[in-house]
Amino acid sequence: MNRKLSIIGAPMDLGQNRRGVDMGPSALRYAGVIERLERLEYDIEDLGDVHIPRPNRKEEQESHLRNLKEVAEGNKNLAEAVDQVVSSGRFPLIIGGDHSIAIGSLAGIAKHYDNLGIIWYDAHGDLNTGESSPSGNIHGMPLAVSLGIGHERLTSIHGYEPKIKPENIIIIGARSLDEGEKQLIKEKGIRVYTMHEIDRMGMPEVIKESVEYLKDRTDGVHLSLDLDGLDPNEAPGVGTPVMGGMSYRESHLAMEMFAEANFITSAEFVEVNPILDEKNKTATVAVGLMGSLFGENLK
Ligand code: EXY
Ligand code: MN
Ligand code: MN
Ligand code: MN
Repeated sequence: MNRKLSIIGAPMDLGQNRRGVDMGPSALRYAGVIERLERLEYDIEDLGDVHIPRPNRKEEQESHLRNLKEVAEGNKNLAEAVDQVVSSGRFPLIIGGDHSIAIGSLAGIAKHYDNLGIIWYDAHGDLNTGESSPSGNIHGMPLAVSLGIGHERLTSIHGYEPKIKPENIIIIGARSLDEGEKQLIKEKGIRVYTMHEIDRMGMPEVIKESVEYLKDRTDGVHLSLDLDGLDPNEAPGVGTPVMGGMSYRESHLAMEMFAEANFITSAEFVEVNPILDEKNKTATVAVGLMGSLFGENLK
C-alpha cells in the first residue's frame, strides 16, 4: 500500500435533495480520520475541501438533472485536485459529500491507468441517465457517467471519456436497482454481487472472487464506498437508506481482505449525512472501515 495519503474533502450536497451531506467531510474529520490513519504510520496530508458552487436559486433549472451546472463545476474542481495528488505519487482518499462526487474522483484518477478497476460498494447501482432516472438526482448516475453514458456536461469532465470500462467494474451490496440500471448491467456485462449473492455465498467468497477477478486484469483499483451499502441500523446517517444491507462485520471483513490483497490504489467514502445521523455514528463507522482498509488489522 502507498504510505503517502492525501485527503480531499468534497462537500457536495447538490446531487440529491436532502441537505446536510455537504457536512460529511467535517463529520469524518471530527470522527478522527486523520488521527486514525496517522496511528498506522501513514504520511498524511489534508488538502482541505474543494470548492463546490452554491446553486443560484432564482435561476431556472436548465435540465431535468438537478443542479447540473453546479454539480459539473464542483466535479471539475475535484477532478483537478485528485489528478494532482495521483501525479505526485500519493494515494487520494476522497471524503464526501453525496455520491455524485465519484464523477470527479474517477475523472482525476482514471487518466493515470489503462485499466482502472472499480469496486462500487453500495445499495444502489448509480447507473441511471437523465432518461432512466426516477428522481433527476445526479448521485444516482455517477457510474453511468464514468462509462461515458449520460449528459455530455458530466461525461466530458476533465477532457476525456469514457473514464472506465464496464468489464472492470464490480458492484457489491446492490438491493435497489431501477429498471434502466438492470438493463444497462445486462447490456454491458457488469459484475454485480447483490445482497442475494452475498447471503448465499458469504462475504469472504464474494471478496475473494472480486479480488481474483480484478487482480489480473487491472493496473489499479478504486474503491467507491457508499455508506448506504451498509444496513441502515448500522449506518443510519444516509439520505437514501435501504433495509437489508451489509453488516458492520461483513464490511470490516471486506476492508480487511482488500488490505490483505494490497491492491486498492484510491478510495472514496460518500453519503455520510450528520444531520440524519445518530451522534455521528455513521461517520465513526466510516472511519473504522478506513482503519481496516488501511491495514489496522494486518499482522
Ligand atoms: N436509483 C435512485 C435514483 O436514481 O434516484 C436512487 C439513487 C440513490 C443513489 C445513492 C447514493 O447511492
Ligand atoms: Mn451511491
Ligand atoms: Mn484510463
Ligand atoms: Mn447508495
